[in-house]
Amino acid sequence: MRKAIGVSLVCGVLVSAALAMGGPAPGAGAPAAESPAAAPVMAEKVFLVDDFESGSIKSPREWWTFDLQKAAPVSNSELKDGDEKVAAGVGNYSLLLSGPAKSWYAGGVGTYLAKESQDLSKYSDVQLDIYGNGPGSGTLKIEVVDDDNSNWVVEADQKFKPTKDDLWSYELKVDWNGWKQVPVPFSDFVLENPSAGDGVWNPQQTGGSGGLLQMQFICLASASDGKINFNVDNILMTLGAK
Ligand SMILES: [Ca+2]
Ligand SMILES: [Ca+2]
Ligand SMILES: [Ca+2]
Repeated sequence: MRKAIGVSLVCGVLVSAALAMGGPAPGAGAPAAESPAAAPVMAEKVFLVDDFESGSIKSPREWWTFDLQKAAPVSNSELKDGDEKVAAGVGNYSLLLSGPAKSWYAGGVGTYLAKESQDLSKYSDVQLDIYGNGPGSGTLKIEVVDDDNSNWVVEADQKFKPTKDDLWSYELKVDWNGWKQVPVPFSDFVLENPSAGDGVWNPQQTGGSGGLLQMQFICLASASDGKINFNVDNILMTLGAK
């Protein structure tokens, strides 16, 4: 990801804005959550996007689906290959993503993440448990959007590309057999739509921005008329390997 230009300047402006609005001065009576010593109220180490244990992609988290032949929670009981530690943590259900592709593209799923007072900006990585079916399983393209025009909405053109907010993506080729845990730092994501947003990864809920608004998975086949077939589980945001 391109290094943010003028981040400190932006922060300075925001601090001034907070002070002008009568917000707490940084350091003076700062919330305990900002102190590493304040264990009981320390920020969550992980944010669970979904583990699919409800057996539904409508509740508790709602996912939208597009074009993909199959995008549904399925039983993990037959999914025994791969990393045993990962396999031991996937529970009863995972999300099966499968279907034929046209010109590499097979479809995908997405979910809206932003909630008031839910700060996702502290997380540095997305982490997923993925069950692959060997070479040719397909490519999982992870997309996230940060809100640059402070309206909590991802406005998009006819090709679903965000027009006011930054769209960041990372392509993960699934070519292994069985379960594997994959951490992906946000710093490895690339900007897909230069000049739509501000071109800076700013998932913070500051200045009216919704921050990190949504996540999508686009499934791409390894041949233009190929198929994709893998399972996704335990989608987390984590503090990374710091
Ligand atoms: Ca699960
Ligand atoms: Ca927006
Ligand atoms: Ca941005």
